[in-house]
Amino acid sequence: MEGELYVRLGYTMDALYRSITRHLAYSLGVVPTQASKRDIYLALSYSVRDRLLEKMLKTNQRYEDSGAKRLYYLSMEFLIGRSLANNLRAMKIYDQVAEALQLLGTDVETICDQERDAALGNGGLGRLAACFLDSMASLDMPGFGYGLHYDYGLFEQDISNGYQREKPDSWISEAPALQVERADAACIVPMYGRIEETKDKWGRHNPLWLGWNLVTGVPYDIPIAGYGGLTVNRLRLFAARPSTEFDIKIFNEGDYLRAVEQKIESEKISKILYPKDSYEAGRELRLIQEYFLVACSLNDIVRTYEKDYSDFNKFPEKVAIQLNDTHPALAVAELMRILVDQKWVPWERAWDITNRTIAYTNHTLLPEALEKWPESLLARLLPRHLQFIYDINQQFLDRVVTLWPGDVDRMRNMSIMEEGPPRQVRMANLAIVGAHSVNGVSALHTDLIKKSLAPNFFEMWPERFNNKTNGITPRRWLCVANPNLHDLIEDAIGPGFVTDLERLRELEPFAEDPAFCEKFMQVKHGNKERLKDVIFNTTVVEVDPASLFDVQVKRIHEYKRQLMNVLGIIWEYLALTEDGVEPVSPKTFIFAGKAAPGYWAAKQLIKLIHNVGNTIEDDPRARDFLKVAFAPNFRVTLAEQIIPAADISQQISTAGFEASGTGNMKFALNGALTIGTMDGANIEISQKVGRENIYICGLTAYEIEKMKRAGSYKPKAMYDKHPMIKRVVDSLASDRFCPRESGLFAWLKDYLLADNEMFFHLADLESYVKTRELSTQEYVDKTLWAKKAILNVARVGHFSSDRTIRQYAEEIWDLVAIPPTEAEKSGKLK
Ligand code: GLG
Repeated sequence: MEGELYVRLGYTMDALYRSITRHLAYSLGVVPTQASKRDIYLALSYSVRDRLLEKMLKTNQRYEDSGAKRLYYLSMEFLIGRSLANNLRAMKIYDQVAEALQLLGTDVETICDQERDAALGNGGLGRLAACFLDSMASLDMPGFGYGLHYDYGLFEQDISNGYQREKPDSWISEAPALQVERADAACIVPMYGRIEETKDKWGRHNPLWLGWNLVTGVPYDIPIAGYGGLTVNRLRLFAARPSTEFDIKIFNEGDYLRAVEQKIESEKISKILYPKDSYEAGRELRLIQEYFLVACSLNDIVRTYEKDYSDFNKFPEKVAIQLNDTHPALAVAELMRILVDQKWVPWERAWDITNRTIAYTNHTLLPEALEKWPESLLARLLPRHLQFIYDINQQFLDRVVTLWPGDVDRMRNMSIMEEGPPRQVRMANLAIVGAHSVNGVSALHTDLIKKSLAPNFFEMWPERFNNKTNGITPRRWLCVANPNLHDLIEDAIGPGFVTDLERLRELEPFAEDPAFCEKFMQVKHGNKERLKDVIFNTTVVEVDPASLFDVQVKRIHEYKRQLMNVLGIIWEYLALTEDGVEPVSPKTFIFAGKAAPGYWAAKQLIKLIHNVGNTIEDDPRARDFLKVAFAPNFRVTLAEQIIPAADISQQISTAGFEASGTGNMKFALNGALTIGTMDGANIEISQKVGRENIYICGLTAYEIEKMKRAGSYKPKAMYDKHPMIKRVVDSLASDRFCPRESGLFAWLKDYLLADNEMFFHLADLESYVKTRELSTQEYVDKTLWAKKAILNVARVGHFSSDRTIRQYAEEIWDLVAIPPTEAEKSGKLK
């Protein structure tokens, strides 16, 4: 963008300065000289929001003019983190804002640091949705997010004496700087009530849904800026409010207290994000949330469509709906209900439209995460939807019977209804039957969907199943998180790679260039210095940036095997202190991650990590060589500080359990080397970066599957045979790591030695420790290490979410880009 254009867009330093001071005065009522950092942060956010909204309106106009198909991404989670710095980079006004803020006596980092994370998600699934929004906007695609406007995002994690404590995260107080309320687009959502079987005037069966409660869905729009700032899409989040009509009725009956209760009941729906990752609790309120999201979104989608079309024949050509996991699977029943009950579309035709519109992404194979809802609950909450589910199931099972007559097992297995007691509705089956596309999120994961999760469905509809390997947005995970690395790369290969990440390949020759390697390692060192301060300020642990930073940050979950990492640390500790093994390099083990509040084992692991760290710190023989730090309250912002500083990235889930992982991609893009199992996207990462530039260990998914089937995993035998495994496991049973809380970790010995230990910790331990040793040896060879790290960066371009979104657009959605017009590009459009 040249100077003249900046003037027209109001993107010059002067214009931005004026805008900030105007917002200080008129939005916040403060004079610039007395403004606090927070005031300035808010005023800057409003100034940015003004400009984004203008572009958002223009973008929308452009989409309307083109009549193009739109994609709606339905997700219970959007883990967007902070927005301000990302928006400044996207709009390319970071430097101008930095100057303007200097005039106000402050600096841009300090001000961006005032923002609180929008933690409207648990982990990978929610963050993927956020990366997808960024990519769709950056690719000029009409793709929109639909989610819930939670008052409370994911809890904040405090650590007290090594134990996790949860505190509410009141995101709502921060939201106004980002969003606009769209009361004009509010909708009404019915729930509960009963069915009355009537006949229409032609004497046909005509069930009526009556006596419902009403809740209002109020949308809030968050602008999502594409890179370059000309295409701005929106994320629409719905908040639940009491329906005024309903309140007035009760008020008129004179029951004031009941009216107030009703109001509180309604608002509960969007109060809080459920804090479980890859696992559902089966609570009624959660189902209500899922339905509320689906009902509000479809109402909006249908209304938008009806502005241009008077019948629904073109619906699948103009609308694509992607279900982010099964959480919004009720969309299948809701779209049928709208078409059949409200728009009088015949059932068969409605089914065809629904099926061609909806697509479903599966994110996990964990059995406990496959949602099922009791039939009785659905009968009470959504009686009409349940009828549609029965009809869909009946029609579907009729086809199964025709194809496989007499195969009762197959029918039982494929049915949307699971026989009880209690009878339940299987949401994954509903999604698979209702969608024209079912995709996994890595090659291995998709393979496992076909072979073990849904083999019967795959046999019936092989063309329906496809893979879309996950990706991450380089705008946030490189430009914002690691600006110095971005600049170094740009100096080497020129601009343009941020929207064309495969171009990072051009870095390959620089892996042999000593001067470049030197600069690359300097950037890494700078990031480690920065992280050292963050860790010291939150934990009082002092880490040494010259040591190897070995990092595992993600949700705490048994399958992710933070425990195996700890076993590895204890192994090294024992070797160092008791066997006199010379340390190859000082190492710092950095952990971060939240445990679901009700997940006891995960919370114990957090405690174990702290205690092992303390024991080592108290041991003069070890403390100069090994250090363990647990950074509290992991969130997007902390990830942005940790990932660029990592030397080693630990991705050691039990093979077959991590659908894809996306942290693995973020680390590689920032020049960390992976120690990983052959799980999820690790496999594809290893193919891209080259087997010699990644440390692979452990059993494969198929080996584990085979051992499980044969019942041949005998951890006790491994313990008996291998002295070091025995010493490590026994140290947990002793009070070595819990001198003041005797017996605290004794359960872990029984856990690890049980034949039914699901996650194969001991099976992989030796291979894992050997691989760690190798990586440490290579780390001290600085030339070798720099080369491998640079090759990781150079070869990881495939894992841009731009590539993923292009694949979804071409292969599932049939969605095309609608790029800015010449007038928009020149800023001359009014
Ligand atoms: C899931 C999986 C991750 C995956 C993510 C995004 O567990 O492996 O990378 O979705 O597809 N619940 C999750 O975070």
